[in-house]
Amino acid sequence: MGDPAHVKKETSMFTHALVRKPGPNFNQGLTTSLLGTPSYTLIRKQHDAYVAALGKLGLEMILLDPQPDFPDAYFVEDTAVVTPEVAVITIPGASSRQGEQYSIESALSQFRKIEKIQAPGTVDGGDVLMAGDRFIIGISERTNAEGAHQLGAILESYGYVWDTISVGEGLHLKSSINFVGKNTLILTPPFQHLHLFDSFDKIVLDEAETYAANTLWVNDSLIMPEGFPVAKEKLSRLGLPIIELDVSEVAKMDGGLTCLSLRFQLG
Ligand code: CIR
Repeated sequence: MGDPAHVKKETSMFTHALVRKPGPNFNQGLTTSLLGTPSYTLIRKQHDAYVAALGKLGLEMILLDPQPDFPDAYFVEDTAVVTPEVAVITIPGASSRQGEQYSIESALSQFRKIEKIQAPGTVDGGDVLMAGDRFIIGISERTNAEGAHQLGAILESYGYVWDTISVGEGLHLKSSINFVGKNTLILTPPFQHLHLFDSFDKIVLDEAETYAANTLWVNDSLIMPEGFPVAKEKLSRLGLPIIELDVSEVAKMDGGLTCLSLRFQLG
């Protein structure tokens, strides 16, 4: 969908990232994980290391405080889709997360024109993948078809090309697929043969390492979760610097590296 004449290219070059600290009640957020009880001390440490890693890559941080009424609110990625032209404010799909988007709208309105998903549409930013020259919007338990089409129409009005895809297994599309530069996707086995991805090179993960699909390409470096040696070896063939971060406590809350920030460029 969309007009290929207006194709734009994804860049990993960002100047800013919006992040929110996890609050003391972060463990009351939604999760399906069986990885155990998460530690607040440890997630704060892991979050600090994440913020420091983005800082080292040259990003200026906009650091928001926890929102006591929204234990999942540090997963800021789900509340907006930011392009160079516009920030599309979502309505998160989980009812317990609806409302997180308002403070993100205030923060982003200083930097971008704002557009909004309207009810009954719902979109989680974790379902929105910019891959090369197009957006791929996952339809999931969080992002409904109405929300996906609203988002697609908004993006198209800014010259973007978009498609939808059924997410199937996993919480979000980006739990299973991410763009890692050099026309390459890192993805889990169920997504490897889809025609939608025919034009991409692919790093297909081993079944035991599917969590590494949530690798973040930023300022031509890759931030990947620690503890996935086969995935690391495969990613290293891209020749980009790799930073490994321990996000064990984030994983216990069904999150990953991309979910923890909204990246964008100014100037
Ligand atoms: C949730 O279930 O909504 C949160 N506990 C995890 C959200 C992770 N976000 C993301 O993958 N984009």
